[in-house]
Amino acid sequence: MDERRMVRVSKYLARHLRHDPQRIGLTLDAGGWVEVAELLRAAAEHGFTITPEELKEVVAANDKRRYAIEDGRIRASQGHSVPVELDLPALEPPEVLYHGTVGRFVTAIRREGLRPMSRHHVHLSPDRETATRVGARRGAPVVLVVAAGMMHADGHVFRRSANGVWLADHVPPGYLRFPS
Ligand code: HQG
Repeated sequence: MDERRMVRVSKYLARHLRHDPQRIGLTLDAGGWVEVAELLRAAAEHGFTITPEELKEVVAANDKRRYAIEDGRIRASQGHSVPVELDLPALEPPEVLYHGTVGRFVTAIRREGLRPMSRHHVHLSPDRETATRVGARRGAPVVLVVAAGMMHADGHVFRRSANGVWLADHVPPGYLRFPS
């Protein structure tokens, strides 16, 4: 499969496994899972045919491991806007994590800290490079340093999604370091 097709299939999966399953008549279970066969059938019925081989390839080759397949079912590993309970265990984070954003959000972030916005959690990256890429999706990236160890010591809960993204409910501004 070429890169363009791969991206199209991956975006189609993100749309329907994270945000809008109803658009193609899918219902996710409480954990966000749906039968692979049902997904492929619903997609084909709505004019976007994905072969089982393509699906496997996208799930396996996806550099960000956005999707997980288990027992014939598939779900997005994170990033949902529909309500799902991922049942990720709380975990002790590394001392620092990073968050990539852009300059136009910085004033609000200084005031309110990091909020989940349209997602269920604030997404934090394990390294500066990843955070830089995340920020660059929107413009010139600005990387914030998150005092995750201190937050954890203060009782904030951290989880890590299947693809290594760290999740928190909120990061108060006092735990953020902004570039000068
Ligand atoms: C910003 C991609 C104003 C926040 C990536 C971000 C990631 C605030 C935007 C994953 C704010 C939300 C997540 C506040 C946060 N005021 N703006 N108080 N608090 N923001 O897309 O972190 O492709 O929901 O800085 O690789 O950019 O989906 O979050 O700019 O892992 O797999 O509000 O999405 O992965 O944007 O990205 P998003 P994100 P996928």
